[in-house]
Amino acid sequence: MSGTTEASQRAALLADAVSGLSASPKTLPCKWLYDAEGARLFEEITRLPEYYPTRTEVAILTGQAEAIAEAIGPGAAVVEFGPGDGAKAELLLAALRAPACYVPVDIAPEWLEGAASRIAAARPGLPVLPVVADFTQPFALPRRLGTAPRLGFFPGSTIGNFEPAEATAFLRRARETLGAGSRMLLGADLVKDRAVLEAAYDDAAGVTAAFDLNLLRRLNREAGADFDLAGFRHRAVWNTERERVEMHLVSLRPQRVRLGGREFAFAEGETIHTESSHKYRPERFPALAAAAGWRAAAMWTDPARLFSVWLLEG
Ligand code: AVI
Repeated sequence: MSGTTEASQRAALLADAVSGLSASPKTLPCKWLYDAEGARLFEEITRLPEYYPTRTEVAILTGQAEAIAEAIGPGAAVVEFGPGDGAKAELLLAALRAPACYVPVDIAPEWLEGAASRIAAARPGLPVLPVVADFTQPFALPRRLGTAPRLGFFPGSTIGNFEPAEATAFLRRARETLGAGSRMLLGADLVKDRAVLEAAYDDAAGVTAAFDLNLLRRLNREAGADFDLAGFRHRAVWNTERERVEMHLVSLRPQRVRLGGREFAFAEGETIHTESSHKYRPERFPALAAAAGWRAAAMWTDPARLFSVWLLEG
């Protein structure tokens, strides 16, 4: 990352931390969980026995590849929002008939490199056209897409990390970006037993706890805070009313933390809400999509109905 980008990132982190810790209840935006160590820990989470979403979605994309490819048809220009390591795009592109190109989109150029080179190696000859953009905002697609039918790809139930209004806004903007007549293939985690959900976000090996607490380490390093990591513990709780798993960092004692020239007081048991992961009901998801101008055309799920993959038409 260039010096200026790094400085502006740090300024944004500090501003978000000051406003989030001044709020009641205290909160921090989940996007800051992903520094290099956070990204590494998230990769580890995806392989945990308790964390079913990744392996279930992969099983749907591979097991039902034929039906998915049939519904999408030939020649699609695949535009992936936040491609990670590109592993799911590799599966999708292998299933699709004669995809036209692959367009990974991410705000951080260094995050695009892995996905772009993975797909270039796996599918020689397929044009790979990375776009550096904040995909929660409108952005321009490469002209080279021409008239190829556009397919947005947003796997992983990352949509669940948006508040409901943000999820609708994201879907609406994605439709504007992709254009009329486009489609979108999207992963959405489903509502299920509380115990399964809470274990998925508070695993026995403590990897999710380390992922959550790493946010405090990041604030100490990048925002000059003085959090004592031993003074907090990770908690995952299913919020029945809002149908979301919440991650919180719980203060184990009364304490004061300095950040940005200010002091923030924590009571014993007070929490910082660090992430929400919304879960969906198959019967309600089409209405959410419709509010953003999409029609739910098909849905694929696994035998235990843990996870869903949706094809939306715009
Ligand atoms: C990236 N996102 C979809 C993950 C989720 O399941 O909400 C982030 C995560 N947080 C804890 N474990 C995984």
